[in-house]
Formats: sequence, structure tokens, C-alpha cells
Amino acid sequence: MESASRALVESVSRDNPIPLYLQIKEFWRKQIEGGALQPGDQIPTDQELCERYDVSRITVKQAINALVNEGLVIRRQGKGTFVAKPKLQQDLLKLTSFTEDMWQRGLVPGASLLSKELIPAPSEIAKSLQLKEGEKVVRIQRLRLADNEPLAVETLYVPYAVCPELLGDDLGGQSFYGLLENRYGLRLNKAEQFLEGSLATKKEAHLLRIREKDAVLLTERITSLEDGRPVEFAKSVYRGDKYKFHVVLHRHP
Ligand code: 16G
Repeated sequence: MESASRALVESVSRDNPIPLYLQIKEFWRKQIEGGALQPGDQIPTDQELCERYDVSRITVKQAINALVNEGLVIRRQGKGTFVAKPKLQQDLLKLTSFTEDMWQRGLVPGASLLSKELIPAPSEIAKSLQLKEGEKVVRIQRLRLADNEPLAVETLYVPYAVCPELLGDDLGGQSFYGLLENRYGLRLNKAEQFLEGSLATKKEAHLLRIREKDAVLLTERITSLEDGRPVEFAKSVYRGDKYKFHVVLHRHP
């Protein structure tokens, strides 16, 4: 910490046209991304930073807020500022389940069932699932957990006709894709997925243990079987500070 702080003093210059808060923020970002600071490490208090760089509290707050917004540090009320755990990354190349994604990262996946019911498909959902409006779908809402921490709120719509048995299954502790493939012999083929930024509703914030209107990542996925029938319309709301998606783009695919 001491050597990092000395380097920081050298790295912040009033002659530099880059605003002071950005210079401070960039220094700490490099320390974190370069591995000099590890998740859980504390960074100096706002007061300490003000004194060391002879800058105002507002400048320090701007620098720390920028680090918070990038998910690099978290503030703990009354305790200080700490290096955050890196965001979980989902590679958008292969059709994988939440369970597979978490195991791959060495985290224990979990799900707690919020609701499960048979409903007539709302028109948008019916269109995505190639159903007639009003045809029956099983709607399942689950809170998805990684190492017992809430990560996403997921709502699945599954055509009742494709998998009527699902209504009787306990989806709290089980992988949905696992059930489809291993118990019901349905073969998943591909999914189309949409991503957008959004703000947490009151209910989502409560479930995800964040504040209302905090940034979240909203995804919609329509998954189909090898015979072409759509099997799910899934809407998931991920904590924006914990999750990111990764895509590799080829200029000449
Ligand atoms: C992921 C999928 C969701 C799928 C679920 C199955 C995204 C955005 N969504 O959460 O569509 O239903 O995995 O997970 O990736 P499970 O097999 O672990 O229940």
C-alpha cells in the first residue's frame, strides 16, 4: 500500500491537462487491474487521499465514484472503500445454462423459486414462442444465486405443450436446461439473445440486495430445440455491478 501511495503522488500532476480526479481514478484502476491490489483490499480513506494529494474532498469523491461506477471498488458504510471482486463474465458464444456458467467459474450455482404458474401467453411472449395468443405457458420466476449471493432475477416462459411435466418439477434446486435435456430428452439447439441496460425496479432491487434504480443488465433469450420449436422465452435481470457479457467479433467470419 505504501509503495502504491508513493507512486500515486508521482502520478498526479497539476500540469497534466487531464482532470485531477481522473488521474487519481486511473492510477487506482491500474493498481486493481494490474493485480497490485486484490479483491477485499482496502484503499485509503477519502480524508487520507485528500491529504496525500492536497486535493479537495470533491475531487477525491469524484475519483472514487468513478471507480465505483466501473465496479472496481465498493464503499462499505462506515468501514471504507474496498477493491471489488471482478465481474463475472459470460461469453456469448455457446448456449450455456446459468448452472454451467457458475460451475465454470468455480462458483456454486443456486436458485430459489419465487413463483410458478400456468398462464395464457401474453401477446409478446406468444409471438416469440410461436404460439397463438392465449395458449398456455408455464411461467417460472427464480432468484439465481452464485455462492449464495443473489445475481439475477429470472422469468421463464415455457410452452405448456412442449413440456407439460415441468409444472410438477421443483425448479428451486435444479437446472432447467438439465431437466429438459436429461429428464425429458429435449435437445436444445440455439438461442437468440438481446441485451440492454436498465434500472432496477423496487422488487428487483429488494431481491438483488441493491438500491432501486441501480444499474442492471436486462437480457431476453429465446431458445429453441433441434426440431425448431421454441422452448423458452427467458427474461433475466442481472446485477450491473457483478456481471458482464463478452463477445468476440470477427471481421471476416
Ligand atoms: C441462463 C439463461 C436462461 C436459462 C437458464 C437456465 C441467460 C441470459 N439466461 O440463466 O435463459 O433458462 O440459464 O439455467 O443466460 P439453469 O439450467 O441453470 O436453470
